[in-house]
Amino acid sequence: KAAKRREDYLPPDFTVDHIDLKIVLAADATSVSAVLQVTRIGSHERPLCLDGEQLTLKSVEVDGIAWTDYQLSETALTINGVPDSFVLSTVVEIAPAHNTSLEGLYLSDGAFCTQCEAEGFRKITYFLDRPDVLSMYDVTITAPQDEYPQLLSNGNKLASGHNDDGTHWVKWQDPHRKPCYLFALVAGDFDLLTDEFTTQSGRVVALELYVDKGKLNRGQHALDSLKRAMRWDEEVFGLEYDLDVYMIVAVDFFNMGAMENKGLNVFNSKFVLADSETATDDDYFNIESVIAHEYFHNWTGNRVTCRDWFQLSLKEGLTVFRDQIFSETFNSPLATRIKQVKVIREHQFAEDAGPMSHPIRPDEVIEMNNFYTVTVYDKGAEVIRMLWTLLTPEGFKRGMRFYFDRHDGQAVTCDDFVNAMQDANDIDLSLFKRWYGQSGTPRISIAQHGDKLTIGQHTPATADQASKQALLIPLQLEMVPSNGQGESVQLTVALKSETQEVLLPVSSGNRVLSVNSGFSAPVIVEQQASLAELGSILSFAKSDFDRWEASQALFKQAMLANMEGDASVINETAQLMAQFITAEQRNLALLSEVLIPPSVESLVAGLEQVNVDALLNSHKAVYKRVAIECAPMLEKLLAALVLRDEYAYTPEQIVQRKALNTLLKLYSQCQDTSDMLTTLFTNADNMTDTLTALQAAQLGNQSTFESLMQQFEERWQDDPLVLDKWFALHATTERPDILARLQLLMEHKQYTLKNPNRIRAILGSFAFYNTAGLHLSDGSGYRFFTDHLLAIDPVNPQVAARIVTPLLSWRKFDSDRQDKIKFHLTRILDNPQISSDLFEKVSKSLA
Ligand code: HT7
Ligand code: ZN
Repeated sequence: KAAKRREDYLPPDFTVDHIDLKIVLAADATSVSAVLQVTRIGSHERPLCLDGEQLTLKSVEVDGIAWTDYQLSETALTINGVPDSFVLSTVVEIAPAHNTSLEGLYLSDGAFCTQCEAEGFRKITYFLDRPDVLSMYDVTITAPQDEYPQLLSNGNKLASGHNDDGTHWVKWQDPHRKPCYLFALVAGDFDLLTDEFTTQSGRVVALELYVDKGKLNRGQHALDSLKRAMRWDEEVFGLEYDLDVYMIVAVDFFNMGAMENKGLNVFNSKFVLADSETATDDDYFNIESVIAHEYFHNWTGNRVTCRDWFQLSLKEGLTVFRDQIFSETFNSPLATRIKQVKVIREHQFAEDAGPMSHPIRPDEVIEMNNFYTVTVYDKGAEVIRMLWTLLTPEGFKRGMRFYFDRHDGQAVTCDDFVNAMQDANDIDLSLFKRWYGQSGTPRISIAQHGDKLTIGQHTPATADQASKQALLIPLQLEMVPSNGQGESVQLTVALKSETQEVLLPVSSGNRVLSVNSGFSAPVIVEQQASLAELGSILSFAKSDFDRWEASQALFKQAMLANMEGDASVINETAQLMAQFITAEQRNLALLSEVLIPPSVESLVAGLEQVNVDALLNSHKAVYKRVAIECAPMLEKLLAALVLRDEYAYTPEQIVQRKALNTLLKLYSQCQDTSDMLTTLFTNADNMTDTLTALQAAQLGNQSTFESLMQQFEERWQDDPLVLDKWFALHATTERPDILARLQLLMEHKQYTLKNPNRIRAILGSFAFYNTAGLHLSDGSGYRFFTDHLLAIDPVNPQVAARIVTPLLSWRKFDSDRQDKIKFHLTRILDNPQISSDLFEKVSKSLA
């Protein structure tokens, strides 16, 4: 597949005003008849070139006349000699049962479902498969009644009926124009949970949640989350739902989290199903956030969509930001922001420093599926957050209203979005637009001379771009009183050039600067604060987020210093942590964040050169040393935490369970906690506490871990979604025989290469979160992992290309490991059957 460039965008030669689809479902041979109302755009003589892949063409007609003047290739149907306006009718046959890629029309556990974003509609019928072609849809689905009693598509149900051969049919009509990536079809036999929502203008919307038979009691949280999201979007942005029905279907086989198809969301069941027995507090949080995300797309993505796929962040960055501020409202703002920032530090900074570096609006793409990235999504959301800061929430909301007034029903660009924000607020955002076109993580330097700061910004070259420009960066600072006496002072500086001088608003005497307070911009602050300064921020900053930041910096400094044989930093850090836990013993929310050290993987992401073995040892040593210093306080706090009321998903209980998790893991570093863990595991009335027991044992007590894991498997062996937690725990355990263990897991009766959740739970967790195992010094981890990648690629290239990521940044490891990783990456590239997904990533990494 050749690379496509953003700058080569051309409007389509034709558009499709209306499409009438008739789909007769059968696992091996589904018939798709499409009647397209086509109009030429502009005056040209070019033929109509439609995208299509893995389709068997049966017939072509133009205005009702059989047409033979066309060419057919593996990826296109080109129809010559067509008039300016005409009706094109095609019939194709497809084989959903053989579609393992999980895009287009496929079977998930016996149910038919579709995934069309980004370019999956072309696997259903010949069409202009690009987001700037917006059409009205009529869809008639026919299937055997007993096997597939529910036949769903976008919009409103118009009619239905029965045929004499045991099949039935349903006709759907979507009153909104849409690009084909938002088309969806589901056919199956589900349990249905229903509810209603009355919009602010008084329209009643039917809510329907379709889940696997017998899972109805796990759907309530998703439905409640949907209603919260619908109300919140009305209250905060004035955005109301625009159809009579909102359907969500949970399927087990899905490549990503969920998909926002108009009026018919399809979800990975992991982001729908929850009850206290089977789901953790984190699962509850994630479900609420993904449900909200897909719902918010109805305006940011569906009503106003992307002109081309280079503009993906237009909808994804904006919608992630919207789901983030929604989550911050209904959950602990501190814990929520920390989760977001961890994703940026651990994954996005690494992506930007590696071979796949790209701006949030990429310039060049081989395989679009490779660009559903943490850069486009999460850095994209940080860019929107900076606009929110610069314009203030009121100005931002004014901009949103203006954006919808101007662009409702259109396919637009990221520039159109920023222009709307600009025009609604009478502000010049031309400098800000550089965030969309420039990759890389800016470095901020601070030099202080009395009350004057000289702030510098500099973005190092990235794999995709050699030269960089200064950006508009809203940098928040907190001037923290170093001894806790007096008030903190907060200020925001809008950086616009490579260096900028700032006069502090109050005297800097006896104050410590907390820079990039609240993570106001996705940058790296180069200034190394001293341990004493970090101690002051940890103790006295007004922003709890900054206090957490200080704890992470302390841990990191101790771990790096310990690698260099400097033990003094460890001791001082341990003492600061012990003082902190004593002073803040009632502040469980903060304690439970501060006492989690940065993960080995996040440290690897932040380093240019990594000595894996030394880093792993140092990480353990610091964690243990802090545990020893804090042990008496941990003991006291834990005694109070293990006794709790019956499970409830309430803010108070969530904090308590989180604190129990953090403190117990830490305490297990220096004490034999086997009895405590076994009791907790045995008495737990919820999955959060069960996992706490397992995680603490995993880190500190091998035999307890093995015994509890065995009990867990016996209990949950028939529930793959729950068992994924068990797979992931095994896959992330540091042990010399980890590869043999992984092999056993992949022989488990619940493991299948065809289900992405299983692959992610075992191989994904191993590659991303078992640094010790992947980087075993003899290279066996690389060999094992690569062998499996090569087996997954032909089945599901999207998933293979996602989990290959940790190998791509091979340049940061020692030369022996570099050689070994390169050898295996070359093995992937030498495979003549390699997918375009893997090819793009691996070839860039080796370039
Ligand atoms: N917009 C959706 C993206 C998506 C996707 C992309 C590629 C392959 C499969 C996919 N499933 C869903 C999800 C979202 O961001 O809301
Ligand atoms: Zn999205």
